[in-house]
Amino acid sequence: MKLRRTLLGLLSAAVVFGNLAGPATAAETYKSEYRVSMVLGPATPWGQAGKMWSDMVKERTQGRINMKLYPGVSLIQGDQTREFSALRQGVIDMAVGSTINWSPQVKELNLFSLPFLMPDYAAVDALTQGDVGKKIFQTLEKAGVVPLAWGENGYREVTNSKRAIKAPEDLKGMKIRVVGSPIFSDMFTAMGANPTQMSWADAQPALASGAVDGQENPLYLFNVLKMHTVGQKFITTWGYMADPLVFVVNKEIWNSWSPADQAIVKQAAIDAGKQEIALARKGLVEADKPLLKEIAAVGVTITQLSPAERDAFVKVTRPVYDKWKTTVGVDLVKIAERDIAARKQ
Ligand code: X2X
Repeated sequence: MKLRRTLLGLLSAAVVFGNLAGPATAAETYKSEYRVSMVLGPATPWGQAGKMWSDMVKERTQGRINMKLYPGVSLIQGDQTREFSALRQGVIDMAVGSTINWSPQVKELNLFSLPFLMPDYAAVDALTQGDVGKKIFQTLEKAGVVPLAWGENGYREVTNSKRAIKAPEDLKGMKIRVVGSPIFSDMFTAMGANPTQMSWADAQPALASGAVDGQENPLYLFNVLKMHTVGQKFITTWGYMADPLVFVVNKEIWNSWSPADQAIVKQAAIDAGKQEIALARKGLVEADKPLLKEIAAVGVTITQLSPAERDAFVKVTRPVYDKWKTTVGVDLVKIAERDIAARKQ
């Protein structure tokens, strides 16, 4: 009887103080909600990256870590190039962010934006899954955040309302919306276009009103937003760059979690990243590229460049590559070029 009472007492203590097997300090130090920043929402692979990560973490931590998604970079009023600073400062707890948007603060991230560096998905993987990926993660750690896994936004193809682009001359004078990262302005200027930097929040009305002639983004986004309905009738699949995504946590938040929970959050990011990369490539890696067929079927002209046509774009943007190589770091670019040359196709 006495023993039974003691056991009951222990049990009720466990109920009061939470699961004794779990992190004892959880109740005191964990926030009720963690704010996760992303540019795009649930209709896109990027948005799904956040959702899958959050769902897995919630389930695997039995609700100890509760992530709330903020698409549209709404925690920083849509100003996506401020996301990295906000993460570091703790305005944002966690993020799935694009290397492009963080590159103004972390210059090494411009590596992925070097024009025509990565000719195919195997090249992207050779970088993110190899030495370059490790080095970039070390750089991000030094910059004050905890990077956990890679995802993908994807190859950025140029679209416009004026004409088919087959040669750099076709871009002459065209007003193209570019992201707020200076290397993009340099590239479009080198190709003879008239680039205007704006956030994604501002880009959508600018496209709809015809204030800009074109833009560049992965093709899934063309579909999600039905860009042909706002006059975007021409696409050129030049594959000049692809932006990886990074799953990341603010350092103080990370340090406030038990090692077991840190491991769960990291593994969930890796799992979500893998699934999200497959989503981002869907329709583009199958032999007949169904995504291109789907877009062509709504009356959009899709121009696929011949190797010689592509070379003309490579040539005209080469000075930009050379200029930015120094900013990124000559050694890092060399490793990237080496690993791409050695990639398994
Ligand atoms: O702003 C863009 O073009 C977007 C949504 O692709 C990024 O955030 C890099």
